[in-house]
Amino acid sequence: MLYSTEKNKERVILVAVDDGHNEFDVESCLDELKDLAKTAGAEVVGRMIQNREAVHKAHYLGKGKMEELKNYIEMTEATGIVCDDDLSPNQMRNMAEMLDTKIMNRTLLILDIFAQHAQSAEGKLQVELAQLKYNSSHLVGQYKYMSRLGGGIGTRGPGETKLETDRRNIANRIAELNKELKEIKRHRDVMREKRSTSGMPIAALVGYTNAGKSTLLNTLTDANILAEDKLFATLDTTTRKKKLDSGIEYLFTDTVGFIQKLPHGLINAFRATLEEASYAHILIHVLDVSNPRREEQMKVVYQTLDELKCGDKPVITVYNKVDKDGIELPLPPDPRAIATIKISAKHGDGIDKLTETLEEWLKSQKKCLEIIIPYDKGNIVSLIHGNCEIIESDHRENGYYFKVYANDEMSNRLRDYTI
Ligand SMILES: Nc1nc2c(ncn2[C@@H]2O[C@H](COP(=O)(O)OP(=O)(O)OP(=O)(O)O)[C@@H](O)[C@H]2O)c(=O)[nH]1
Ligand SMILES: [Mg+2]
Repeated sequence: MLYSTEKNKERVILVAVDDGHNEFDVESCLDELKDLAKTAGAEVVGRMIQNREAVHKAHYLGKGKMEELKNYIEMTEATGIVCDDDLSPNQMRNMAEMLDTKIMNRTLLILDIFAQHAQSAEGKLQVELAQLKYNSSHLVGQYKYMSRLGGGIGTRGPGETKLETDRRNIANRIAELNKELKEIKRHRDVMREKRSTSGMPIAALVGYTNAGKSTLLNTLTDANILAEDKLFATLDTTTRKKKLDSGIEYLFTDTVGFIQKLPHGLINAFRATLEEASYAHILIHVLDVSNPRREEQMKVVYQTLDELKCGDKPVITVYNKVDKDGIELPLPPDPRAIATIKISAKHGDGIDKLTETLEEWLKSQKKCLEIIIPYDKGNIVSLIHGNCEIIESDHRENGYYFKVYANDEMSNRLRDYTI
């Protein structure tokens, strides 16, 4: 066999149905599916699209097309197929039997990539839980096809572990994971509470996967986190502090990238991680303008933000990767953004403009206050120095006098001292 040198490498055919009502162009969806398959470690050996009024209820493709696919699988020596849609457990089982091969789909690939990229304890637990839940409902009766290659996509858990496949053990493991996640969530809530009482504004970097969010965080704050040309390089959120030119400090949070057709089940499983954006005061939407699918990606980002109930937050859109050649002009407008800025996160162009815009926005949110802080409240004085713009200060008989610009949170905290 030709491929015997690369043991365990899966050879897959990408499959989709075009019913004429798809929100996104089917070919370009398959281009993205190809990237997902490659990132998951499979080799793509073909693609097949069926134009059909609707997907076949029992086996996704029509009968004739299934025959054609079976021949195609034999001809290409494929070890499995990947469908672009979320198949029902029934469709998966029927297709596996009719084609005598392993059936995968977009969700399974995404889960597999998540499993390979998860770093933190919480990330790993979330991924394993999502995988087990997904597999126990969708892969019933498919394990004989899965195990032919000695594992592969759908059988690997986070961090080199092998995913549980015994039904009785799965239920126990799910209960165990839920318990551990609850404990971690408690811990995370405490951390977040601490962050929010610091009074610092939080800006979350959001956007489509591979848009350049982590690169931007690195450029802004020297965070030194992994940024690479891969889908879902980031699975864990990272927060870093940065002092802007005026002395105001901002917290910047990197988040998990979005992708189209992210099933609700997955959004729920990763809600804790994805939701990080909902604790931010402002969102920096990173858009890769060199990507031919940039408008579709922008649409997906806003849909996902709405789904995460972050739709009403102020957004600054950065048009990233403008250093690249051949970018199509004009750039797509973004009516939902309060500002749009062209940047190159990699080379640092436009970053000053971004930080200026963040400062201006913060100023526009602030109120002017006059306050007196008793001399024994040194901690409040340092809070003011760190988080307010000080216009005037003085020593008065009954304490320190300040005239400051303060954001909502600081205004609330200083309410008792205003004069
Ligand atoms: N030419 C160019 N490449 C960039 C720029 N910003 C990011 N990249 C590249 O784009 C790829 C993805 O960057 P990341 O920062 O990892 O993207 P991300 O949005 O964090 O992606 P995920 O975490 O996978 O969702 C990397 O190869 C970066 O080097 C840019 O301004 N110009
Ligand atoms: Mg990243």
